[in-house]
Amino acid sequence: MPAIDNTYRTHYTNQIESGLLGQRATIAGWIEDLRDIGKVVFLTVRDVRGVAQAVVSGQSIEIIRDKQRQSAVIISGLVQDSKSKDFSLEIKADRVIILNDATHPLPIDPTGRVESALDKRIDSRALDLRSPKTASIFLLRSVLLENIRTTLRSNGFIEVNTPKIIGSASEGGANLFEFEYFKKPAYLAQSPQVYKEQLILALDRVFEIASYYRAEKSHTARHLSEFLSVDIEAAFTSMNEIINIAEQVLMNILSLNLSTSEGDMNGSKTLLIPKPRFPLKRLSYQQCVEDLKKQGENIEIGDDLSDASLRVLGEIHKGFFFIVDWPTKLKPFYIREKENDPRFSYSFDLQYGHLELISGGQRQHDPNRLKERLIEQNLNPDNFKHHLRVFSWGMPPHSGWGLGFDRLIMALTNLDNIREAVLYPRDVDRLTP
Ligand code: AMO
Repeated sequence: MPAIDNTYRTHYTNQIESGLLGQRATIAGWIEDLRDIGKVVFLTVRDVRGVAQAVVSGQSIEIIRDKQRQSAVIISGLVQDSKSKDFSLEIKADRVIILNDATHPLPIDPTGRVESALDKRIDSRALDLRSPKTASIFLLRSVLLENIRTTLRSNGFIEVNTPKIIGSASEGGANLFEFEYFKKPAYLAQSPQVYKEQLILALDRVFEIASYYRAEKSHTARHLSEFLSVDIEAAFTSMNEIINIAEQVLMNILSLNLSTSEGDMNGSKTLLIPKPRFPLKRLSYQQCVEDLKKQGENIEIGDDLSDASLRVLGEIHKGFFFIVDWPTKLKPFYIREKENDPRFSYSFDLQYGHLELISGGQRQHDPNRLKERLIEQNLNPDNFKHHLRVFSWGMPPHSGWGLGFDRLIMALTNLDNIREAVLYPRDVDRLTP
């Protein structure tokens, strides 16, 4: 292999622009296509930002001629006008270095010309990401996470990191992963719920962006065993105030001009859906039940909204909408019931059609009532003793929510399966790669 100087690349492929005409450029990436017409080889090279053409002639032809597509290359030369219909400029290569061959047959075709099933793509995710369409989902994730952090920071929230190895169930429920921790039983956190509530006692407003774990046995297109959640909790706030913050997070995301940011990577068009009208609809749970009854659904006040019911509601109320004031018994122990009608609670979900994106509400801050609620939900208050004691140190009223980030990406990019939106998804059947 020829010696490589310090510079692997001087430009990304999308930087090969008319200003560089007649100048030298070095690009680095993977061979996408190779057309050998005898004395000249036309080569397209893809990197994370796009694709560029190179023309190889003379001695370098022998280096490139029999190389396989997707091999890693460095191409240097002068930038010149191109006669090709796809490129206005090209690099007249005088230096070609093959850094590493791609061994064929490859498990999938990252150009997408030969389509592969999602499972096969995930099996070869690192290669799948060479497809601009796939890569753009993950660039979008990065851009949105940064934007969410900015929105929350500008609203006075402090980013925190709470443990993912915990000694007792944080929310109750059965879908916990248990494992042995120095001869004691331990669990993977299903949410930061108890920690975020405790932290507002001093930090006032906190948020956390982290992965959580649920032993989801169902095979749905929207559940994973490991998912990324954006959680917030704020002291001295009511449910409506934190709903407003959720709207602000969404509004800022939907206002992003991705076509001028890296979000428009590789020429793929803006992935976001049309901007909804704000404020979003806030439908009461009871109104939803009425709507469903009118559609002939067999449902009564107090029943949970099944996936089928949510699909019907999603047809009536397209796009984003909130469902507020759920029956107390359908919500976790930490949700506060209404003073004037304790059958209902200060709770809400944000829906995108049938897909639940956010769940949250105002919390029960009275320690005695909180203990009663644990018992009502068949949870053992002893398992929550470290949590309950915090409530006797001057716990203020507080509210918060958890946003399923992978589901948000699904909604914004019109994906049918959450696994498309996650690099290395974990579910009942998948623990690798
Ligand atoms: P909840 O359990 O509703 O609420 O979770 C919050 C949001 O996280 C997403 N989500 C999931 N995404 C993918 N796979 C899963 N298995 C999965 N489970 C949940 C959903 C959901 O709306 N502690 C509360 C939040 C709060 O009240 O602050 C909680 O965890 O988008």
